[in-house]
Amino acid sequence: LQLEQDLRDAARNEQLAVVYQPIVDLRTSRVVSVEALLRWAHPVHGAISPSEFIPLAEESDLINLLGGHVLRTTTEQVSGLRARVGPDCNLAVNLSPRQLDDPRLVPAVQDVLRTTGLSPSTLCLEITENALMRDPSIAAETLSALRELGVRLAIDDFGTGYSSLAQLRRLPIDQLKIDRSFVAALGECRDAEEIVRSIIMMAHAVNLTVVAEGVENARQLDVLRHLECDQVQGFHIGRPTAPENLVTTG
Ligand code: G
Ligand code: G
Ligand code: MN
Ligand code: NA
Repeated sequence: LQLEQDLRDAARNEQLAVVYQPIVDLRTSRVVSVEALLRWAHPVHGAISPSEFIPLAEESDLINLLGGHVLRTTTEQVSGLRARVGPDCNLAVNLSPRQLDDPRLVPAVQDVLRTTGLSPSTLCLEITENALMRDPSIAAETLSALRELGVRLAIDDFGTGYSSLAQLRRLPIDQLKIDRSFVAALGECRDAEEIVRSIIMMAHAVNLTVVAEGVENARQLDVLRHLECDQVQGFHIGRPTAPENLVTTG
């Protein structure tokens, strides 16, 4: 496949870039973290979204190449990010389901922590709910090993899968990220507010931090504040931005 070959060459040819989206703490209004999001500028087809090329990469071992590239790039950029955003800013990196199954993941994370000297607790790895449910016992083992390295773990797109908080509770996770489909309906649909309220209450009951994704307007932000959500992310807060253009909002 041509596109797959192109993707193999992309990292080498500097067509892959990482942009960063701020995550703001609702109590302090400060940027507490940035989420790394991969971008591919294809020489012929232009910008290709990760929702297209990540699934392609997952069909082969290519995903581990990309995953490694993202981990190295972001952990190397983190001191520059902190100079702009603030010295305590954490870094969030997405892991794909297939990376989670790969025995080379834990050593790769350990390696970037060692070579960059990054404090492990400042790195948060995001895993989708569905990735965990593919093979729950492998996932649990990998998460435990990552946790032992001292990194933090977040469940991404929470609410779109079929896991329950009862299942998640047994995993060593720190954070839930509420899927943006729930946030989109806030302020328009009473049910959405009740769903988000109960996710936040249950998460807090088991000591998880809650991040709302996809916050696009002030009304959603107000509702989330009222529901005592911990952190927010979305176009209303800040767009994914090249590292050299990030600014402090705190
Ligand atoms: O940024 P954007 O909305 O285009 O991202 C689309 C999807 O691609 C999201 O689900 C996001 O989590 C995923 N994604 C973005 N960057 C990465 C990455 O570095 N690794 C993985 N596995 N997924 C990513
Ligand atoms: O699956 P994950 O949560 O990692 O996906 C993050 C994706 O969501 C990114 O591709 C980013 O571009 C996108 N995103 C971030 N904020 C918003 C928002 O406010 N609205 C919408 N529609 N997408 C968003
Ligand atoms: Mn994410
Ligand atoms: Na998400």
